[in-house]
Amino acid sequence: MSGPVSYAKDGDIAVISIDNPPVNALGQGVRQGLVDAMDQFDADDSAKIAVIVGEGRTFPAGADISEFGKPPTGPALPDVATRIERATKPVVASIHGTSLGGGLEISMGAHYRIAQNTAKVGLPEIHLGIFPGAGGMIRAPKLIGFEKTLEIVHSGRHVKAPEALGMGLIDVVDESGDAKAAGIAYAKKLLEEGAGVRRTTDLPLENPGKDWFDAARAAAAKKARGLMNFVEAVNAAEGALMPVDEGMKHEREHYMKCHMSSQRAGMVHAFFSERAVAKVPEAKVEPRPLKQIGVIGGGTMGAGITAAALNAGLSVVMVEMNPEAVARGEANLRRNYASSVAKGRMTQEALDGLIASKMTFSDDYAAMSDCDLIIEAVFEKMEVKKEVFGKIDAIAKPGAVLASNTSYLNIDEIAAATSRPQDVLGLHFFSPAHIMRLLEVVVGEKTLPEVAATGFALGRMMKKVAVRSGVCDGFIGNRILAKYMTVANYMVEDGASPYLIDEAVREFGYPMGPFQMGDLAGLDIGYFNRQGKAADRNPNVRYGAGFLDEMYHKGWLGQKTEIGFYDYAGGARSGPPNPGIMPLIEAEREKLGVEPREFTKEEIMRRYIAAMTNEAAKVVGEGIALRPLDVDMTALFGYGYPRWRGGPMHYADEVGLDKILADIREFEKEDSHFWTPAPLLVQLVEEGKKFADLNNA
Ligand code: 3H9
Repeated sequence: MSGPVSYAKDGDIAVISIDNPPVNALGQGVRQGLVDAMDQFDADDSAKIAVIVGEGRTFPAGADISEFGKPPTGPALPDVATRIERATKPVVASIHGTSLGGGLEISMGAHYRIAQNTAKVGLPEIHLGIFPGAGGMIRAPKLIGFEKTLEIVHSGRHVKAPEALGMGLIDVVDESGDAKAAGIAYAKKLLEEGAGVRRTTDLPLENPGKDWFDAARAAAAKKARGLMNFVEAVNAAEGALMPVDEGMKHEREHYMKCHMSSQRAGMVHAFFSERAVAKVPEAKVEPRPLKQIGVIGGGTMGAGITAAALNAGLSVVMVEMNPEAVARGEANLRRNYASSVAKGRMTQEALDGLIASKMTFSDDYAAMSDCDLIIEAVFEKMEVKKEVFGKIDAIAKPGAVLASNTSYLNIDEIAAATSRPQDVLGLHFFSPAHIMRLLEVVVGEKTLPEVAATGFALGRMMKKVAVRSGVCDGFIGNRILAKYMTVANYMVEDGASPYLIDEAVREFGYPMGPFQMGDLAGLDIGYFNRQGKAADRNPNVRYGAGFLDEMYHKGWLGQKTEIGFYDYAGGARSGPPNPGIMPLIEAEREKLGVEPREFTKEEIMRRYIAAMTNEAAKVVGEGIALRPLDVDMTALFGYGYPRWRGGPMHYADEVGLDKILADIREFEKEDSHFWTPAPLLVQLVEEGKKFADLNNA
C-alpha cells in the first residue's frame, strides 16, 4: 500500500499507520487509505487484531479543514469511522498528541482505545461552525452519556488523557511515550484475554427524555451567540437513540446544515487566518533575545502590559514618575491578578513570589538600562512621547528595542526623536493588555527587520495574535474604527437613534454597539482626540460629533461618570437609556437644520459595513495591512467583530464587493468627502475578483 496510510504486520497484529504531516489530518488520501487498510485487514487471515496509530507528533487532529467548501471526495469520514467499527476482528486505536474531532471519531469507531498519558482528546468542531459529524454525536453518548458529550462538544475543550479515562472515552492510559509499541502491547493483551469485536454503537444508551433535550437546546441557544451549530449539535445527538444507520443519517442531515453555512466558512477562514497572520516577511529573520523588558507607565495599560510580560515568563522593570506613581503602578499590577487570586487560580504567595522575583519598580529611567526591550505607555501626545523617547535613548543599552504603545501617533516621528530610529517600532496593545489577544506590530520606515521580528517574538511569548501594520493615523484597527464610528454619528444626526444603531450592530453579532463601546471607553477620549485635530480640520468635511461634544460638556462620559448614552447608576455595567440623550440629539439636529428621517436596521448596517469595508480596502491598498486577512484578524481579536462572520473583508466578499461598491457610490452622492470609493475596491470589482484572492497571492 502506498500513500499516507500503511499496513504492516507485527506477528498476528496488523499495524495501520497514518502519515500525513503536520497533524495527520484526515484528508481524502488518508480516508481512502484507512478504508483500504480495513479491507486488507479483514481479508488477512493471519491478522487477528489491528492497531491504528499516527506517525509523527499526533494521532489525527481531525478532518482536513482545508477541504471544506471544496467539492466532496469520497469516502466520507462518517463512512470511514463506520468501516472501522464494522471490521470483523477487533481494532485498537492508539492515541498520542492531540486526537481531535474526526480523529477522536475514528478512534470511537475502533473497538478499543489506548492513549499516552500526555495525549489530549476532544471534539473542538464547535469552533469551526460545525459539530462532530463523523458519528461523534452517535458514538460519544454511548461511551460517556449525553450530558458529558454535550459538555465537551459545546466547550470544544481538550480533555487530558487521565480525565478521558475517567469518563470512559478511552480504556487505558500508557506512560511509555511510544504509541505504536503501547498499541501493539495492548493488542497482544487483548488477544490473550480473548477480547472480541466491541462496537460502540452496540452499547446500550438510556433516553433522558424529550424535556431533557428541549432544556439542552434552550441552554445551547443561550451560549450560541448567533451560531447555529450549538443547537444543531443537540438535535444531532438525538440520533444516538435511533437504529445506527438511521442515527448516522440523522446526524449527517443536521451536520450538513452547519457545514454548508456561511458561519462555517467564516470560522474556518478565522482558523487559517489566525495562523497565516504570523507569516510576515520578518518571520524569517532571527529576533533579538528577550529576557527583561522595561515598561514606562503603571496606569491601566502599563500594568496590563507588565502582567502580560510576567505571564510570558519575562522580568519587568516598571518605571513611573515619582514614588507615589510607582506605588499606584504596583497596585494596578496587583489588581490585574486579584480575580485569579480570588478564584483560587493563583495563591497570594505565588503572586508575591512572582512580583518579588521578576519585578523591579523604579522612578528612575536608568533602572531600565539593561532591558532588552523598553515600551512606553504614557500620555497620547506627540510632545510627551518625543520627550520620553529622548530619555529612553539616553539610557537604553545598544541593541535594545524601543517600542511605543501609541494607538494612533506617527511612529516615524517618534523614532526621529532618538539617535536609533532603526530600533524603534510600535507595539499597540489593547486594553486590558493581559487579556485582549490583539497586538498590532507597527513597522516604521526605518525599523530593522530583526526589530520587527522581536515584536512578533514578544507577541508569540505572550500568546497574542500579532498583526503587522504600517504607519498611518490609527494603524489598521483604529483607522477603520474611526470611519464606522463616524458613519454611526452621521446616522444619529440624520435621524437614527443611537439605541437602534447599537441594537442593529449587536444583532449583526458584535457583543456591543458603538455607543455602548463609547460609554465603556469613556467619551472624553474621543473628545480630546477631536480637540487635538481641531486645528487641521477641513471645514468642508462634515463634523458629525456636535452631540458628542455636548455630552462631554455635560460630564456624560459613560461608565466612568455613571452616565453616558446609558444610565449606569450605582456603578452598573449596563443600564437603560439616558433620558436626556434624545432631547440633546434633537436640539443638535435643530441647530444643524437637519430634518430627521427614518432608518431601518438594515440601512444602518449597510452604511456601517460600507464604511468599514471601504476604509479597510484603503488600508490594504496602501500596504498598511499586508493582506485582507490581517484586517480580519485585527477586527476579530481587537474589536469584537463576530468570529463566525470571518472578519470584515471575508464578509464583504460574501456580500459581494460589487454590491458594497454600489452602496458607497450611492452614499457618495450625499457626501463625496466621506464616501470616496477605495481604489482597491474599484479595481477588484472591475477585475471580478475578491479580497480572498489577495490572501492567496
Ligand atoms: C472535523 O474533524 C470534522 C468532523 O467532525 C466531521 C467531518 C465530516 N486540517 O495549529 P498549528 C494545520 S473538523 C488541516 O499551528 P499547533 C495548521 O493550519 C476538525 N490543517 O499547530 C498549520 O498549518 P501551517 C476538528 C490543519 O501545534 C499546521 O497544521 N479538529 C488542521 O499549535 C500546524 O497547526 C480541529 O479543529 C486540520 N484539521 O496545534 C483541530 N489542524 O503550518 C484543529 C491543523 O501551514 N487543529 N492544521 O500554518 C488544532 O487545534 C491545532 O492545529 C492542533 C495543533 C492542536 C492540532
